[in-house]
Amino acid sequence: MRDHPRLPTSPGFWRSPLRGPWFTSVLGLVLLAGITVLFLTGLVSYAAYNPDLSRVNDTTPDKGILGFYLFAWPTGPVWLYRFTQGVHVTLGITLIPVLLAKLWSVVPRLFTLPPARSLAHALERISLLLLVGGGLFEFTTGVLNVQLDYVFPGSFYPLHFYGAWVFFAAFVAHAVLKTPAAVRTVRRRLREEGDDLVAPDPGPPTVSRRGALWLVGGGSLLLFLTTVGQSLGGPFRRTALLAPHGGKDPGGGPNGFQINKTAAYAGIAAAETGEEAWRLVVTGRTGTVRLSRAQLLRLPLYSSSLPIACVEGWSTADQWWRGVRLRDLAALVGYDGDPPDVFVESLQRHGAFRRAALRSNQVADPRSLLALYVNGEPLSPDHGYPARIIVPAAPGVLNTKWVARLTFGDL
Ligand SMILES: Nc1nc2c(c(=O)[nH]1)N[C@H]1C(S)=C(S)[C@@H](COP(=O)(O)O)O[C@H]1N2
Ligand SMILES: [Mo]
Repeated sequence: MRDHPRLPTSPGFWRSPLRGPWFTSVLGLVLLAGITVLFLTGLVSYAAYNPDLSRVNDTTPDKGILGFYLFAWPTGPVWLYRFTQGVHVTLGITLIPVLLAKLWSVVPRLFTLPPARSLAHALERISLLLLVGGGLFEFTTGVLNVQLDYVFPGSFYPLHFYGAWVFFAAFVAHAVLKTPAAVRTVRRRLREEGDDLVAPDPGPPTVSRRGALWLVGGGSLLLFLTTVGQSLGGPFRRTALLAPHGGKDPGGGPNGFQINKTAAYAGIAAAETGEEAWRLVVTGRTGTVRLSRAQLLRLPLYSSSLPIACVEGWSTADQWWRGVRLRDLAALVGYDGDPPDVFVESLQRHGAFRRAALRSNQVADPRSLLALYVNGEPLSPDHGYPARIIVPAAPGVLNTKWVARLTFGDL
């Protein structure tokens, strides 16, 4: 038996015969495609919050030029956010094994000595630090927000948003430098001897490189199959074993679909939502109107089939909502033509989601409702009784529950 070096800074320390440019290149090319899609769907998700409309929608201070691309989020197709955010979360979770395998495959390079041979080498290593650190940070904060939204304070958005830009900048630099060689390696199966990733003193193989790739792919497939059901819905929902709002049975009946925060969690007491106590306060150009639920029910009521799609990736099938059009409520307080933006406030006294701003295009859409009914029955307390907002194609967080006040006017 020979002695093997005991310090990870020595190349002989790393003995897995799996490491080499082919293995690293295949994983790298998968991540090149996957992380690009994650970045784009992430930017889109941020735009969907209408962060440039009001500080209420966005706690990211001084996003400055990073918000350059923001646009008015459309109201159709109604499944738009369901799709983009379903892809973002499902793909992110599916890529975890690939990311970990990729990091494992290049880990010897982390320990290379000397730390920098030249200025160029030093810059490259710093960019790798941003790449690895940024990648781990983005995947960790994303998973934490999906799995543990009750422990994650409102600061998730700025953290994940700034982190995404740092990570993606390092990612682009890395991709520009490495992609051509990775493509060549995968296409032509270059000889691997002499590459710094190849163990100079390999241990006996326990699995082939292809076998190892199948393992990584199998792990990804398993994560995919236990996550995607929360977005697909229907019979697949029960397969979403890993998704906090997926497998759990939300109960039957018309109100039997996923609940994010319950009335009890939001601190909504039955006494404040009863017919006697509750009034909707609508303010606009011509003053303020107070409406009881009975008065609202005498206004023209309309129906819309719309899903709820949460930033956490889960979504519901279309539910059949019935209520008063937001644009009709705008007309009540002096906006007969094109309606303006609206600021929505809930009875809820604490928590980041108790208020939201909606853009004029969302108010104007005839499918946007102050809903009083869902699937033919009054809203349940947990789904926002006596009244909630429902807007097509918007992130769930804009669909404020237990609405108390609507203030129309350009924000
Ligand atoms: N007042 C209030 N409204 C709210 C929330 C909240 O915490 N408080 N959560 C929002 C979020 S993040 C989502 S995804 C939807 C979920 O609606 P549901 O619980 O009826 O499915 O409600 C939104 N409306
Ligand atoms: Mo949400």
